[in-house]
Amino acid sequence: MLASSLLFAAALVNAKTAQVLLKPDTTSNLGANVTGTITLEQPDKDTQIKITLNIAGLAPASTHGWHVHNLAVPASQNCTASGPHFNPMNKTHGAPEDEIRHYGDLGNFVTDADGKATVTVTDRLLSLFGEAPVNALNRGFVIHQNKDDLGKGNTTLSSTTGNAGARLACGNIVEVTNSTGGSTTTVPAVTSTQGYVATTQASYPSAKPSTTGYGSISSAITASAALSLAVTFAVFVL
Ligand SMILES: [Cu+2]
Ligand SMILES: [Zn+2]
Repeated sequence: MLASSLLFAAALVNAKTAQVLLKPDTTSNLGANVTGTITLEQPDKDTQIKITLNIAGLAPASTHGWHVHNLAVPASQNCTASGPHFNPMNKTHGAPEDEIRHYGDLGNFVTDADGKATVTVTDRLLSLFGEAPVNALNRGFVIHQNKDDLGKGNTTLSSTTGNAGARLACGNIVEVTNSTGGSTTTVPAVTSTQGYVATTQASYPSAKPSTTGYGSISSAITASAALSLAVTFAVFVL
């Protein structure tokens, strides 16, 4: 019982949570009514990240591309300054489920009749763990005006941006932690960019990290699921 409790506590301390406060782009003003948050949660480096979007102020029943972009959004809230899609492996643009895609490619979401959306996805490439350039923390999250063609359109922009159009709103992926170093279960609102200084692509290490770690993710998840089951079972029995 003690051992399983300790295991459970260790898992909580390692978990990371980040939040994005979405604000309208100040240069286009096309998304002036957009409000929203994105919460990113990851228990450990071997478990897929969970991303929850809550957004309002968009057109009713409309489809929007959403991506993690390479750079942080500056305090001026110029979403264009967040640069191209987060793409540490130098691939072409794609759908979230594609083998070849940017790390930041999350495809599309659709709003309801009130112009709101609540979406939860998991992703196999985005991570709150690891060294730059693969870590998604402190990069910009962008909501686009149009549908992302997932790299399958007939325009020149298709292979780089999905031709998703203007940037309506954006915000930075900011880690949220509590005083003991673990993530809080109730995530407080992110009120600003919290002092993050935008870095440029050139400041990242030039060496590209290996992708081999991702090949074993399904077995890692199976192992962690088995561990959770074992812990649950142990608690139940004891
Ligand atoms: Cu984008
Ligand atoms: Zn992309």
